[in-house]
Amino acid sequence: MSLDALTTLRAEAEANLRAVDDLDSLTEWERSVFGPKGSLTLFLRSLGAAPAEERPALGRAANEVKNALTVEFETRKTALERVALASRLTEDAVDMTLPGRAPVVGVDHPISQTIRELSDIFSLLGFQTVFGPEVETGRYNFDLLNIPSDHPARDVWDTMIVDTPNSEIVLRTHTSPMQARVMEQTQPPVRVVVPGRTYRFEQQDASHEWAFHQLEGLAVDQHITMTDLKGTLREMARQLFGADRRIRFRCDFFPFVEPGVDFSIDCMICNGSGCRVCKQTGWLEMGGAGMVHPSVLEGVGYDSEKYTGFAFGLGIERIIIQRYGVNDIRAFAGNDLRFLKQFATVNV
Ligand code: FA5
Repeated sequence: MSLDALTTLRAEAEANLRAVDDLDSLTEWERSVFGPKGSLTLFLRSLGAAPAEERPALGRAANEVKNALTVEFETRKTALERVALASRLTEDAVDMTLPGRAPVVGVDHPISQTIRELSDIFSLLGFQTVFGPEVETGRYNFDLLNIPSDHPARDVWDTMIVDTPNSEIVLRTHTSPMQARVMEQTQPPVRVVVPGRTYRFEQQDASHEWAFHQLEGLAVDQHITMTDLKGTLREMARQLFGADRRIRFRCDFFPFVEPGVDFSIDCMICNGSGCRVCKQTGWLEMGGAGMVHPSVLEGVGYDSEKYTGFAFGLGIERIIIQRYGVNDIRAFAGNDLRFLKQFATVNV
């Protein structure tokens, strides 16, 4: 118990304080000096045992040391708290200059894009776009289209039958049932196109799907002829594939048209000279068409002496396949984004 001991105590405490470099070790230092068993506490407590004549001076000196160490402790504490705050602010900082993450914006599926494009083209030609049910009755899918019950198209192998007691509910095998549905509800003049999904009980391969899309066209009025059909399809082909396109009709049979044709456009890749896309034929097949059969007109109550009409049905996937050189129709339903992104009109 001496002034020397007090001087040593202070020197040690100050040396230790200089070594303190974070708030945890500062708390530890505080305990080691001011705590119940701290060096200064023990010194002050031992003052009672000092000789009476030395006691006042020792007491005063010990108090000075206590005040000095307290001030040094507070100063150090303030400095360390400032450092701790600064480093926390740096760690938690949000970098406002980082570019944001662009949200993934979806784009139309190529089939939807093509349907919209066709619908726009036909609307400029005076055709309204309408939609019809994918689950149909045999009456609309077959009967009213002049397809009698012994026709091979009614065979179970082509048609997906919805399980009903009389089996007369089917998934439509084409968009043609909408011909009768539209005519039943309106009087001529009729000009509609009907895009939509169709179903067939069919083995899938590179060009056949069991679910695919068609676009039906129907125009009924007085004096409509094959020339109108040809002009309409040629205009559609030009709008879709380029100003020089030609079209070709070949005889074909569909029970609901007479005469019936299949129609092709000349290949836009090779301009009709033959290439891989058109399989060296110079022509790309688009679908079926013809003049609406009088029995179909009569079936919906139209006077077939007064009115004539044309109808056509395009395969939408096949159009896209030919337009872009897609090598497998199954890619459309696969929904693989690597495939679909190629048709994106904006960057995704
Ligand atoms: C029909 O479906 C007739 N309804 C078209 C029609 C309408 C003729 C109006 C006359 C008047 P077809 O079965 O040929 O016809 O089919 C038309 C088009 O659909 C085909 O040219 C083809 O492009 C497409 N298509 C047919 N079956 C499939 C299939 N399994 N997968 C993909 N596309 C198909």
